[in-house]
Amino acid sequence: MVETSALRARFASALSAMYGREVPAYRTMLDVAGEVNEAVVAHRADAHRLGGIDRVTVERHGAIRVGTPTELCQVATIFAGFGMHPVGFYDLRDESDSAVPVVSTAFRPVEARELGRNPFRVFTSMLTVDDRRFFTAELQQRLEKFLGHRTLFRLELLAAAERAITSGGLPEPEASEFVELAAAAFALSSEPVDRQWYTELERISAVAADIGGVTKTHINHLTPRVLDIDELYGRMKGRGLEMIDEIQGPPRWKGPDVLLRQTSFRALAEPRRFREPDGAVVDGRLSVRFGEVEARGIALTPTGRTRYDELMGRTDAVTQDGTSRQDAGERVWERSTFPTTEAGLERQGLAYFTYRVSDSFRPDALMSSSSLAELLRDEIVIADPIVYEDFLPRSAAGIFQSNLTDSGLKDNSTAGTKYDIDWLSDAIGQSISVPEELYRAQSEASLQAAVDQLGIIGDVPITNYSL
Ligand code: OOG
Ligand code: NI
Repeated sequence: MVETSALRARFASALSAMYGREVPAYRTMLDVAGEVNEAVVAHRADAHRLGGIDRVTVERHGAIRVGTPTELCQVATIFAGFGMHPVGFYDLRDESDSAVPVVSTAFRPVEARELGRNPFRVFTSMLTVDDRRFFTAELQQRLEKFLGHRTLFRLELLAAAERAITSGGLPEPEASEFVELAAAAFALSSEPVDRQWYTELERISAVAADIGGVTKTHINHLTPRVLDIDELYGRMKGRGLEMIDEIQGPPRWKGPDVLLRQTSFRALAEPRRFREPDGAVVDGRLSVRFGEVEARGIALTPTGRTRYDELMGRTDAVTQDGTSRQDAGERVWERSTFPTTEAGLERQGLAYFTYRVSDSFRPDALMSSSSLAELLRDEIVIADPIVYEDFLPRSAAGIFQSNLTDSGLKDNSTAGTKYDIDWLSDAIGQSISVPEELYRAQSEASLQAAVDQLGIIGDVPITNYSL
């Protein structure tokens, strides 16, 4: 039996091999990420603090885009076969000035143990065809008809996924077939693109055309994780790749890495076939797929996130005079009261940690009850940061937007359709987890285990533990 986690690792690796064949610049990115990670591990004592090098080396996230709730539901089944479940709701329609008519979630492992085995995640967006800011009722109808006629996922693939879900894995040769079919479902199709239809949608939104203008879906990018994204950014430019202007997310600064920092290289022109209005099939090019890289930091609590959002707002204000995001961000962060140490984040309840009893602790005396702060101070309990495993709506919209050559059309005089996490959960047929609830549960469970191990009777008066 090939277990779910092994299926997931194989799936990530199959997609990586496929994407490397399709987009050679991705291979350059992997090479550079590998060099940077190696250098960081060799020179920085705390390199493993947010994940061991074995995990980081294979760590990827992918992005895909689908057109309908039915397609989303099918993709959820496929990912569930790999132990990937929906986490987080992202509404990108209002995060960007460009036309990005999608709502999204991310499919990923939810348990710490599973994340440790292979953390593969896929940011998955669904076209909002009924949003009048982008699509007229007439165009919505044609879009729905087009999408209703296409088949993204073969029945064998969906059936294999169902079996993998039921059995917690698959025996060979089904396991290999499942991985192969799943990866193939996200390959760039050689099916000709209807030029007129694609162009009509492209005028409204390049994202809409990429989703609703073609008969298949494809992986849009596959993102490796790097331990020093500033170093990678410089090296990629050195290799002649056209990077977007900035690194999204928090700046490089003297304090701990938090949340997520991402950057990308620009979409590359790829050969695609087109069917012209007269029926002729010709070779052409489309630039929709790009490369992205990311560095992950500590997960923030809602209070920490509010502080983060404030700092981002202040950074925006500073960039008004033309100061670069990095310079503005660094200045704002370093002058702020945002804690510059993990311990500070922990004490103020701004980030999530797991707790464990120190290896050197010897239970020779009866533990008297004390606060978590005292247990940490006396190094009886150790706090380890929880890595942020999710995405940032603003960065996601920025990644979409930075790779559009045209901002498209968005009619802000009409109201958008309402979508929320409950709507998307219903569409998927599984409840979507809230990232902060997962981190909080993990943190609390570890604290409880530490308290049990210490044999403390009664509650630890946890004075500072605000989640
Ligand atoms: C998804 C963009 C979002 C990220 O890393 O924030 C994303 C897309 O382009 O389909 O992948
Ligand atoms: Ni991405």
